[in-house]
Amino acid sequence: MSKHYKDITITEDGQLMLKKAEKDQLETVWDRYESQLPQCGYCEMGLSCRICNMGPCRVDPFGEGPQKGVCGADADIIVARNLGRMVASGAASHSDHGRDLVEVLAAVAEGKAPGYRITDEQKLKSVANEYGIGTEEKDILKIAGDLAYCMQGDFGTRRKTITLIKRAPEVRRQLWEKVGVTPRGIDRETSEMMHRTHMGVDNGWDSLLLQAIRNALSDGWGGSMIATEVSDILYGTPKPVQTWANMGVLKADHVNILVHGHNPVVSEMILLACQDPVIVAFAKSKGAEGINLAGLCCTGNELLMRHGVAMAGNHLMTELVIATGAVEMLFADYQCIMPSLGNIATCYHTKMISTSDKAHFPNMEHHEFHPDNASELAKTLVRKAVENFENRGEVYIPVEPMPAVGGFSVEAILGALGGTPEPLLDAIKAGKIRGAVGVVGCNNPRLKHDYGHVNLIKNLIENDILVVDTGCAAVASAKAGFKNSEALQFAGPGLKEICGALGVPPVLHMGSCVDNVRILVLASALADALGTDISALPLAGAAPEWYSEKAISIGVYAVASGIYTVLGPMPPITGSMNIVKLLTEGLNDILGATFAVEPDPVKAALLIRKHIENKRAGLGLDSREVK
Ligand code: SF4
Ligand code: MSK
Repeated sequence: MSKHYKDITITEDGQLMLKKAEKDQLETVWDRYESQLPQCGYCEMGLSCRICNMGPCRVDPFGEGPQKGVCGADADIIVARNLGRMVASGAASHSDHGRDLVEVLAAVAEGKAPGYRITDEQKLKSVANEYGIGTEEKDILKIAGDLAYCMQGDFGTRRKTITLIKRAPEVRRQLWEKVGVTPRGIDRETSEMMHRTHMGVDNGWDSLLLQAIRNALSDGWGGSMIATEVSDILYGTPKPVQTWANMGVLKADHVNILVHGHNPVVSEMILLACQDPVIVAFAKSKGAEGINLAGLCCTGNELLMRHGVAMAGNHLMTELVIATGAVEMLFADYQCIMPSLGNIATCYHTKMISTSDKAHFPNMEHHEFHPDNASELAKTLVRKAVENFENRGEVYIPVEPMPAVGGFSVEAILGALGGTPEPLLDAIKAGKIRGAVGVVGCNNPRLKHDYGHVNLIKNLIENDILVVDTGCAAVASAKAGFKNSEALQFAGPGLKEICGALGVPPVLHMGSCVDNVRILVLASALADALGTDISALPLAGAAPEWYSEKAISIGVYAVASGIYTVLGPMPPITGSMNIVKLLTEGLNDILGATFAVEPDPVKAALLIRKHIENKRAGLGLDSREVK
């Protein structure tokens, strides 16, 4: 690795662990990134196509080489097809995650999921009512079964529209209808996206992009929203909870177990097993003080939000955390789990367990979790983790953990405000809070780790902008100390006053990647309270370090829902200026919001602040000049 650690990550634990990894001769994501340079310029611009076997093809961006693929597709068509397929993959990932939860809900209703239960009965009933299911004097498990059945209907083609888009403001739904992007069925939109991008189907770059929008909306207001709601029903709707973040959450004198991935179906059962008094006693009999469960990425966020389980790191920290030598076992479910992790673990005593029938990894032991066996399997494997404690070698835990508060579901935020969004709106109207921004998404080795998240968030809160965050961005800001009682020192005077009065930090952790839908629901509540559309509000979104196809789907549904969204890394679209113009300008006329791309977080903050002040002026509120 030719770069200095400080050029790779701003985090202290990351820098210290990079040094340790080098000493241990580990190959990390940054080594592999460097070995890929220079990356393919055609692919970076979205100009390569391998959709069919007449290809692969590429279009020369300088006009000297070929301008069309073998089939005749030009740059616009190729870029649009590639982008559409990214959205389809992202939407499929979130939505399949949602489907897995619905299957657990159905199994609970049938009494076939020992260990799982309905935790939030009130939410079960209110969501069931949204689906038109009567709940008066009805058995809870019957309601759960009926809801699971109705939600399964949202995935298919039986309906004209998916159910939960009813949560969007009326005016937004009318706009979707007019533009022709109302999502009909969750799987249907992904399937149609894949169909349209087959060779010789949809060759209108603009109509392809409209389908990409409809597909992303089927994720945001469909698959992801179902994932979040069913998770709340099964495991509890988050409330503010104390937690800690960074690699210092590992404990040298405990059995350390990590969960990594996205779906709480497995990690909730691991948590219960780690709390089992018999297994804890077993750990003590092996010389440990107890069992310490910590999270990585979004399955970690799910546990953090509901139970305060500590967070060891975000996406790019997942290899390095194993190099602490302190991890007895790591459970992987799916999404964002680098295939390199099993190889890294071979250098230490860490046992690596893959848990999903649809996610296999090299050098991991595969133990499939299903609703009927999850509880017992979790206990069996956690006992094995305990047995592995005695195989530990040298342990290096580089830092002390950073305290943080998580658990800000919409219900918790409205609860803190006294049950309605009015106090937040009053603070916005009074200009004490200028607006709110959702900072979301991943890490990406193309950019300095956590630099974009931390500097963007810092800049926003010091300018009186409330930040809500999710995913790996939320982990970055927790590690940076933006989510504890000391964090108000970073906030501007107005934000400090309001958050201080409410007893909340200036950056509110709203959960995992699928939980971005909580931001949609909150934005809808604010818009409804003001009698306007989401696009009129002083809101924005940002994904400063995104890497995944899921992030593309999230960005597209955010913009399609009326939220101006600033991306850090450029998506692979620059091969088509038509598409760049549509996404960064044209969409404003169609959907009232656009994308912008700005990798520098200070400049991104300026773009966002200008946007927020413009929206304030549009609402007749005081507006500041932003320079
Ligand atoms: Fe080439 Fe067209 Fe086939 Fe793509 S779809 S690989 S551009 S022939
Ligand atoms: S885990 S999608 S790296 S946020 Fe949700 Fe993090 Fe991005 Fe995966």
